[in-house]
Amino acid sequence: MRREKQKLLCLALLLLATCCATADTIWDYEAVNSIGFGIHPKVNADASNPANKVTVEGVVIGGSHEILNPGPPAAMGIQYTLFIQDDTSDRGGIQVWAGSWFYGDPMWTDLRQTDYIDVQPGDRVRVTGFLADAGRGKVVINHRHSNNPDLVFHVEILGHPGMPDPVLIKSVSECNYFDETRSGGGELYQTRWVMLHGVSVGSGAWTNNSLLTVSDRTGSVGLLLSAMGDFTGNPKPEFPISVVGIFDQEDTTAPYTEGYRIWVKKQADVARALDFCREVRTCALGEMSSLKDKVVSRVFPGFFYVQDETRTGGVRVESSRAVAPGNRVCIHGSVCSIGNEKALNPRYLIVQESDEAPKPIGVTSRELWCSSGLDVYGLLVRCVCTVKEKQEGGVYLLVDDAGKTIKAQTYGFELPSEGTRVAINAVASQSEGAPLLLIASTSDVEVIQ
Ligand SMILES: [Ca+2]
Repeated sequence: MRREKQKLLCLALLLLATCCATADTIWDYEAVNSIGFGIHPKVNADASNPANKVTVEGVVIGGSHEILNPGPPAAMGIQYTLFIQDDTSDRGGIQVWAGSWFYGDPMWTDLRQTDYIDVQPGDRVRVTGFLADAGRGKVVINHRHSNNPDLVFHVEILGHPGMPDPVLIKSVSECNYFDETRSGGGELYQTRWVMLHGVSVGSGAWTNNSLLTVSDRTGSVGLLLSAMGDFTGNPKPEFPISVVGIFDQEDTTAPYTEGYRIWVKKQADVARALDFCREVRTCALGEMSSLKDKVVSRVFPGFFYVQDETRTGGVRVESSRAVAPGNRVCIHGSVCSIGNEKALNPRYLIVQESDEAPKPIGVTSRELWCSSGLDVYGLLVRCVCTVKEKQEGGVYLLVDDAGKTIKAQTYGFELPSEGTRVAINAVASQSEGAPLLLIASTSDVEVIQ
């Protein structure tokens, strides 16, 4: 009996040891010293020893054709690179890189089929190879600038979870400095998918492969427009922008503590940064626009509304993402129209911490019909009405407090019977010149006795 117990104990300890012997992560491999040089033991380790290879996994935020031209054929300037974000934690990312001119055309053409394979953004990959820090501010996986087949790194696609949401960098001053501990600054964000909102573009040409700066009142940081992008021919933004891209560093002289930049892949990743929800109405259809820190008011099938914290205005967002009233969101997307209403179709959506659900603004017929000069469209309102008539498709006619007929739209539930007086929480919209109340659920309908 005692022997059995000992056996079980040994087995348990063995299992525990197996579980806890976690491999180093991308974040571990990216550790730096005080001059920003990689300090992990595998960095620049002897490449004649295969045991010095590492294996990393993550989601690709910069695909094989988005940043550099990978060919084939091989030639000067033909390079293969991926940016991979650790998708098991909120930190860490690594670039992989190979230059075709070290190999020549036949070998490069082969390698592009076997190891340096085509990869789409949003693919999940596993990469096995040697770590290097060539003194540019980053630890990468590369082939040590050699044509030795033993030094080729291998890329394998594991799946396609899709692109992650970017992380919002709240101001430039959070990302444009070096901190060896990586608790803040550029090293924290390096090779992560990020958004900066409300920054102005500095001097320089708005063309592919152009390095500019963006700044807000807290500082400036680099902005690199991808050589494989579609920037050339578009006007340089003369207004504050939201930008989504890969946080990167390139500093070729010691100490490697500068040269932070956001590497932007596509023109659509640059949007007009708006302050207020209502400004969406003044944007052209199709224009990329962005709102930061807006509050979800109500959620409907296939869309939701957000409003300014100050309840100045609100706007419809076309998305089926799981959000709840009170969530704070950042939206970077194109302006579209739903009927006569302008809405945002998100390209990027960041769902942040949740506050209490916003309180509705009490309104009367005057505000609903806009006769008081106050514009409540897009906002969560509360009003008292009488149910008049049920129509098709969840639409109801109601009589407002001034005796005027307005409409309400419900989503899979019934309003109380005709003649019932109700207080309704709803998002104020319009239909054919008349107020339309969008009611999200029965809990927003209170019968008044
Ligand atoms: Ca760095």
